[in-house]
Amino acid sequence: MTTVRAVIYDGTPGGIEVADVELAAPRPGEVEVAIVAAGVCHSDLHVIRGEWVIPLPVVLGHEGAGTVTALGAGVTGLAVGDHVVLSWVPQCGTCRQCGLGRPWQCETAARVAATGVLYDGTSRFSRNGTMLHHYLGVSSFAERVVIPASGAVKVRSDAPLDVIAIVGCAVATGVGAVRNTAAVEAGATVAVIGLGGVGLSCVQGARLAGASRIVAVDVNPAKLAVAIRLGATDTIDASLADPVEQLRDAVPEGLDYIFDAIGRIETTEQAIRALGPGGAAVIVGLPPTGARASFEPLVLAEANQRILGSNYGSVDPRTDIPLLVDLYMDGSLDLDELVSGRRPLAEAVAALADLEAGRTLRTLLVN
Ligand code: PAD
Ligand code: ZN
Repeated sequence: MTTVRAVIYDGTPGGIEVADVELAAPRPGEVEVAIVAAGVCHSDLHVIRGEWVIPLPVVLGHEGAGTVTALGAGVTGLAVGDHVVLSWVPQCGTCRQCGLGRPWQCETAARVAATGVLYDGTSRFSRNGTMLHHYLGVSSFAERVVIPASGAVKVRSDAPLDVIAIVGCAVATGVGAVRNTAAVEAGATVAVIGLGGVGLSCVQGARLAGASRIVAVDVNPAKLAVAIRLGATDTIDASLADPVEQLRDAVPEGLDYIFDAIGRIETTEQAIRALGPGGAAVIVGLPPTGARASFEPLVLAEANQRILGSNYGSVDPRTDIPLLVDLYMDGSLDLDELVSGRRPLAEAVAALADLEAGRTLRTLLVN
């Protein structure tokens, strides 16, 4: 048992605390990782706003990178000192979805995530004898974590951990939604609604895919400017006029793919309504539990359009995360532009408030 600093949320409004907690040693099939940097994602905001039901109290954070500090029994393929990016779908490799080649949909990982524990049904975090839950099997807002070995994805050691931490959620989700879920073809017309860490990764995925048009939509002009630097061909300020009209005006031939990277009901509906013939709306951003969106089935059928859901960019973390790190290191993917700042773990509350207020892109909490 070691004592580590961690960010705990107890389910009450504003109930976030940075405190010392106890971390137990890794059990069979688990590894301990010293977190170097953890990214603050809008999914952490959904949790502290009470928009999703998760087991509480919980150690927050689901995006991060660090070095392996201890191995549980039976772990192969990892060694102490390895650099790892954390995956929030620590795939089991044996369930039906893993067998079908869909590790991002791993049934075992989904089950343990829903109960806030590790694979053996228990947690490694506690505080004064009370169990604390893991968030998505990661809980990266801590100095050290214990996670399933498959959630620690080994990456090259020359890549800066305080940049590539964001590959574990924002970049895998956004680039993966374009390249894997939608499989955008070269020459396709693309729009991305919402330009946070996830949406700007969609923009970059579209650029890598060779999209002919990449229309970036946000209500914040600063985010539109970043999108242009990352490859957007056009920008739309959704606060000025109806974004659906603006999208249709911008691409009169029709949009082939529109990514909703926000998850507000109105933006999901905008993504569906603004599609061109044969187009696909891809739902990447996540709304509160139980929220409903509507669309007109007759239009969808007559125009042969599709609505796709995208979980974790349909990535296989074990192969896609190292590949995305390589793309950063060879200059094909810009991650530095997505990291708007770094703060010590103790400033987690301020970092979450900055994201909520739209002042930041990805803030990295560093140890
Ligand atoms: P973020 O808060 O960094 O970015 C959201 C962006 O949306 C900001 O730039 C806002 O200015 C912009 N915005 C807000 N309202 C509007 C509007 N009405 N029209 C246009 N733009 C607007 O968020 P993020 O990038 O960290 O996360 C985005 C979503 O993706 C969020 O819902 C998160 O929970 C979800 C997510 N999904 C997955 C997945 O697997 N599907 C993974 C990770 C995150
Ligand atoms: Zn996330």
